[in-house]
Amino acid sequence: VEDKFSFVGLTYDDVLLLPGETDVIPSDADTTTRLTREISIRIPLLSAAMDTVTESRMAIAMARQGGIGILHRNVPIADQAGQVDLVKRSESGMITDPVTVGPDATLAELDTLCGQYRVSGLPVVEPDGTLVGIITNRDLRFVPRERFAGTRVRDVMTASPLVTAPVGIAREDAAALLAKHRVEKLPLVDEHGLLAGLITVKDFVKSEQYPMASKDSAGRLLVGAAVGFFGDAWERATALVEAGADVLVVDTANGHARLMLDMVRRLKSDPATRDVQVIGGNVATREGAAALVAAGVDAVKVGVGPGSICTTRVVAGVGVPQVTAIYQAWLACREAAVPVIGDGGLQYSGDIAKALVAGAESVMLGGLLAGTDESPGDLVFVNGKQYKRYRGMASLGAMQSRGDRRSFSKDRYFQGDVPDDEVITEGIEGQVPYRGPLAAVAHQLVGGLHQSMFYVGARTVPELQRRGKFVRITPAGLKESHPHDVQMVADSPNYARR
Ligand code: RVP
Repeated sequence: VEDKFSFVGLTYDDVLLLPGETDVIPSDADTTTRLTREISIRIPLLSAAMDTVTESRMAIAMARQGGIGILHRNVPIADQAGQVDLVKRSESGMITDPVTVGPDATLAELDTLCGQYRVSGLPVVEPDGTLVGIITNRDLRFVPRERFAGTRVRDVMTASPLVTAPVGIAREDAAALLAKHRVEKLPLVDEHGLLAGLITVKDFVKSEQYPMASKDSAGRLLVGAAVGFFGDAWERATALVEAGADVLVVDTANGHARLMLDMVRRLKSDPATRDVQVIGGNVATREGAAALVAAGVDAVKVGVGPGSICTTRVVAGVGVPQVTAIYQAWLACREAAVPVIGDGGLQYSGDIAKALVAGAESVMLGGLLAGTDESPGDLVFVNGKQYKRYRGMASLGAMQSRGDRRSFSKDRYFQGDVPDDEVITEGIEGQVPYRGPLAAVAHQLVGGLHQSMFYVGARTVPELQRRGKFVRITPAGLKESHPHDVQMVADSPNYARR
């Protein structure tokens, strides 16, 4: 009974990092970190598996910046797997399994495919895989749109001369061929004339444009996807792995639950899924983290109740302030060298370094990214200001099926069997200010982390974790931390009063 009140829990606003002796300048800092046991990323940021934060567009943008997006699971399996596919095809040194079109398809069908995959043209192949041509914007330029439905690909495609290259061509040779023939796409063929891959100019440009991008061994962007542990969760997990997901996040509000641990064990042992990295969560105690490590996870995700849209701590009265929760989880994970991910509750860039010093190796963000161009949903105008909607996955809107949109979100809160009109919500629906492109927001967040590393005197993330020390502050200290006794007269790119 003595330890009924075990200890005081601290969160981001309760602590500051001590400045230390430094010979690091901010631009020297290297933010490379471990996402999981086997995957490293160059910036320690994940976008949250929420239906107002991460779909394929956000996942692509996050991976290009050097982080990773976790696709939410509040959609049918085929939709989520389709999004994994979109990310994996979006940018690569060579596309090994390109989207193609048949010669007898209409231009209208082609147009739909190109829109769906956001590409400007496709190789044309016979049903047996033989490459017969290529069709791009250039070929379509002189066909009026009203004739798209009645015109076949074979009648306008470029067939001869067709510039191709053998599979295995070196990157530089491919670039030279593209330049020499002034073409944008180079289909690769095997010795039988079957299409075996595709190299595009865009991919060359992109890899120069996004030097930090998170990529797999084939040069494709990394992507993660959320799964549950209930109902068709196994079918979802295998479909996502099949589609190419690099990471599965077993996504629940209480990761210290038997069903959840069973799912992790199955994922890590079944031949269909055991090669994929598995993140488990969420937990907020040392024991919870230890249970996940024992079940075999590749990273432990921490956070019960810190989220900006979360009401778990008031509805259920349960949670642990986030800095303490991360530290407790780290105590359980350090021996097994399993990385910790701090999920939720970050308000400013300075909170990233605090999470890392507490023991996390990366952080997951919802609210800080929900206002970017790449999050799902349209801009809304309120009193002349621009906002984007942001809601908890345990909000009424996310947990209830509406019209033909079925909800898949209830089991995250262990209410998979509860009728829609009886769910107990643990989140709210809201809006956040519009923030422009993700690249600009990520730049400020990572830039803030570089400043933290400079102040602490750490060139790398492990060094930051080793050297970083906290001072606990009081409400007066917090007041002093924020701008005070002055009226802000201009917007700041990385600060707004909450
Ligand atoms: P935040 O970044 O503070 O907006 O928090 C995002 C996190 O909140 C998510 O990654 C998830 O763990 C949690 N979440 C999502 N929905 C809800 C809810 O409805 N309670 N909570």
